[in-house]
Amino acid sequence: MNNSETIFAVSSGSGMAGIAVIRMSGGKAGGVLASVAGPLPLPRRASIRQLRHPQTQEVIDQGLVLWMPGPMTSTGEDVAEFHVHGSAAVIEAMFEVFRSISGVRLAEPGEFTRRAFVNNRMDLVEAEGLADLLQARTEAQRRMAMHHMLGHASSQYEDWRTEMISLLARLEAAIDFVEEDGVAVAALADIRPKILDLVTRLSRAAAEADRAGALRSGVKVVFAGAPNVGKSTLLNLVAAREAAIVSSRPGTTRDVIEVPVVLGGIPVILTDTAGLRAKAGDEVEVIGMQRAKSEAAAADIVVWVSSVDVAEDTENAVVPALKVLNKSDLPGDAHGADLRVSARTGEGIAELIAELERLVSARFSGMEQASVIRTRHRDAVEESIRFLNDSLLHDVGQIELAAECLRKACFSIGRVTGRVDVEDLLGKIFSEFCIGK
Ligand SMILES: Nc1nc2c(ncn2[C@@H]2O[C@H](COP(=O)(O)OP(=O)(O)OP(=O)(O)O)[C@@H](O)[C@H]2O)c(=O)[nH]1
Ligand SMILES: [Mg+2]
Repeated sequence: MNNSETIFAVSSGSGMAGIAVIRMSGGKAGGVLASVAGPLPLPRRASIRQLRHPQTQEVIDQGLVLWMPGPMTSTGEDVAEFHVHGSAAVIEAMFEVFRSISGVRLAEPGEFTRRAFVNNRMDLVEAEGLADLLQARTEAQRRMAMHHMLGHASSQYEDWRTEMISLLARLEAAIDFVEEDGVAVAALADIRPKILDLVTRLSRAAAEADRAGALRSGVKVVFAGAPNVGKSTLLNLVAAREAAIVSSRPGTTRDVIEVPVVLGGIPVILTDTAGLRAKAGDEVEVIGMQRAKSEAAAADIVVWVSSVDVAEDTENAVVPALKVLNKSDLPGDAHGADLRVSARTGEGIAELIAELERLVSARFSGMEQASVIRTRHRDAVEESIRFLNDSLLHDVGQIELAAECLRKACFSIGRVTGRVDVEDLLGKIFSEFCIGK
């Protein structure tokens, strides 16, 4: 990957569309724009131009062009945009012109964003937020992605890092006073509770990572229960489509069936499983039941389905979040269920959906504001917690070692956003306070 080359790509979606936006970034963007669209328009003003082949002067298309000289652009470089008609032929004709210019080439995936990072227009967390936003399917995912893309999550990481650096600055200052009894001891005593408090907050954020991650990829709601109770029928009703096969024969569902839906703005993966019973019909059912149990164990929410006409002869695989008694149209009693429904008559189905929405949002609301949402984030936060804890092991005789641990903790947390220059900030913070005078 060569950053000195000028890159281009279609930035709008793929497929036929009214307009396609071709974006170009790099030192040659202005020259290329002028060669196909005439004199450069005023920066950041849309102008309509005929776009001509630079050699033949044939008009390829007519469209809007934008000229955005760097560095205050999305990539930090000169950027040109060509809003052309969205057909394959127009795009190909434009591409042919661009490709024929030396030092200009098609962008690789993510290369615009990569340049934005290299040129300090965006940090790593913001870039991840942008990637998530491009894939967001639901309202909650959009909000979570915006929290990251707009830099709110980055500020959280920066706040944590700044706290660590100011603690480090205090420790370093105390090092100068190790000879003078009392001053260094007092500084250490002052710092310890602050480190512990920071560790508590970081641990809390790291512990949320699984739930936050579930919001990113979809909350797993597993329907489990004995065979023939109506799990697949209910799942189909909640999903509003015939995703799973239903039959009167116990042991119909054998494999795990996943159906993505949106409940209360939150992405949910409804999961149907094989019915659980003590004595399986055949080997395939045994495997299906094992899968059902591991799905239930990995679920965010388990819905245990029973039915008035089916006796249960196994223990629940896990503690369910919701117990549903199905086939309320048949005679029988409803003990132990949270909800009584009938897939046949529709009784209680609206309530079931409402209850699922409530459970999902109770568990996941607020997660849109979480900052530790990827394994990469959690690993870094946990590493930084380990270094903070290590720093507490050293007493006043080893104050340099404690400082070294704090330095490593800063570095670990800084890797999340990609900002790891401890010395710069240290100098700044150091200059702002004075100790022992
Ligand atoms: N009367 C009545 N029958 C129902 C109801 N819900 C489902 N059934 C019937 O019960 C039978 C079993 O339904 P399924 O949805 O296949 O049951 P399941 O729990 O997925 O069964 P397995 O996949 O074998 O574990 C089918 O014949 C359904 O039509 C209901 O509310 N009332
Ligand atoms: Mg089934």
